[in-house]
Amino acid sequence: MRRLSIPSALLVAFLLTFPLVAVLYLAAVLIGVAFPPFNLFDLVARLLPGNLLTFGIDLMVDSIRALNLGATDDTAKLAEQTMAVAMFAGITLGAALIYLQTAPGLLARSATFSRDSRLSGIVFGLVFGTPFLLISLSLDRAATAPTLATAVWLIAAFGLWGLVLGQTLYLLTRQMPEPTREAGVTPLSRRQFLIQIGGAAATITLFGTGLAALINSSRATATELLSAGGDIAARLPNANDPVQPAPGTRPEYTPLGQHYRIDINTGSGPALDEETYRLAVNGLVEAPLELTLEEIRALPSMEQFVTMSCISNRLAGDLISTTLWMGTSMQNLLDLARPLPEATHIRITAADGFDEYVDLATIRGDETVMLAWAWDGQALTQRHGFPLRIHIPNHYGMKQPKWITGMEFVSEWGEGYWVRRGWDRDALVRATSVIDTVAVDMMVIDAAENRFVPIGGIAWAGTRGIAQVEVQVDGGEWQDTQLRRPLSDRAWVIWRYDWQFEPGEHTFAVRCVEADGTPQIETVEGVRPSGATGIHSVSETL
Ligand SMILES: Nc1nc2c(c(=O)[nH]1)N[C@H]1C(S)=C(S)[C@@H](COP(=O)(O)O)O[C@H]1N2
Ligand SMILES: [Mo]
Repeated sequence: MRRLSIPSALLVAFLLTFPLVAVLYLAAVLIGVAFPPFNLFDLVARLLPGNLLTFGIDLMVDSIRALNLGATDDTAKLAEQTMAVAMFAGITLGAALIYLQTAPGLLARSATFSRDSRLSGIVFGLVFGTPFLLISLSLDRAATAPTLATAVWLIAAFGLWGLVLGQTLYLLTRQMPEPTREAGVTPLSRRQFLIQIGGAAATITLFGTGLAALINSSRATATELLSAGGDIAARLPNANDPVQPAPGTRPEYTPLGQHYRIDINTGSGPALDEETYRLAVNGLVEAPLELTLEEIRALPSMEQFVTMSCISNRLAGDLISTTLWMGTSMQNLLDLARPLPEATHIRITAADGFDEYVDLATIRGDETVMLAWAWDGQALTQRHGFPLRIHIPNHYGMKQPKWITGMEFVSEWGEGYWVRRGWDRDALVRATSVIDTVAVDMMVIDAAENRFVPIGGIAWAGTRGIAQVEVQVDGGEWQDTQLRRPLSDRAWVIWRYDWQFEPGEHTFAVRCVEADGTPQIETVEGVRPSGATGIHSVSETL
């Protein structure tokens, strides 16, 4: 028998890799089984040293901002997913290449070559697929199909893929008999055969990804309709405040579909089941508990408008949002849990392997530390942590686990997921102020024909509050701005400054002062390890 040349083997491996990825993806979208490339990437991301990972993420976020590719979170997630697929495809291609190069040697003396070739393909496919199967089974939380379905599906998919590979190898390497011209049947030439494989591979790939994209987009529209958030946005407590946002200021209440999303999951994040969900409360407590969602939602509830920011939010970045949180005070959970006197912290664990610590003293000293089950008036969505997440005021998002499954009472503080990876152990929010808009097209003209340009944006310092926001034009005096009453004492403040118009190039800068008089830190610092600081400024030719 013949061997495949390296270029032909490479071509075949290449052609057969894409349909595998496409079919795996389609099945994940269609029937909710695990998608191994994402699980593989989750694994790599969890194992990678923190600074390398952060470096990668930073690089990605920087490039997104430099190229102006749209919302940082969506683009970063897409970049992660692309890297995940590329990594999986690369490994698959390499393995297929090795198979195509080694199998002919092993099969050379086989009498039943065609059968053995197919068999070798299946065996190879299964051996190759097994590590992915194991990774998916142990790491995946996004699948909605039962674990068994994922297992059966992946075995079938990798086995079938191997079979196709083996059969292709056979058809390409068998010794062609001397021209057999039986009744007009022309044996396919190798080139024709490769073209056929290429066509089939392209068809499956395009069909699979196309259909999956179609399903995904129709589902996305459905979720957006569900979460239009119109209700709450229409009756905000400060609707009648005399200070109205400058046109172009970001929405004071973030539509749910636009709330930033950041987490360690390459795919959609854990899919937890309403009925079987239990919150495990254990460790240093009088008696361990398993709480159902019904029991938790029966606790006294409260609502708060909350601004949350990711510690990775750059100066003036978009990883900060405001929505209405509903849940129960963590103090109610303490009453239920009855911690032992030696308990000092809770280690909160989440379905995706994320974990963080919260101090019992913080909870006892602040009844607004909340275990939340609803955002924007409806149950948390999957991407935002269904069914339960926590909010601890004044801390960046890295301290606020989503998809909470466990609360273990412990006698010592420990490093949470991002702290172990080099981020600030306290992650207290730093005061920030941002210019969202210099609304030159919306000039206001007063009785004396003076023209004013509305300038505005946000300022935020957690519950420490904002006392003052100042704007500086072209390095001149800092001017006081008008502050709109915020949605709550933990939501950002919208500020506005009507600047007397002068044509030309101008630089506008903004800074804020916290309620207790602490000025915003003006020294420029990047996001790592404690959150960005510095003055935001914009230059415009008007
Ligand atoms: N389980 C879990 N919770 C998590 C994270 C995560 O990766 N896993 N990321 C945290 C980070 S870094 C941020 S900024 C917030 C973001 O919440 P959001 O995506 O709902 O806006 O979730 C936090 N909670
Ligand atoms: Mo974050």
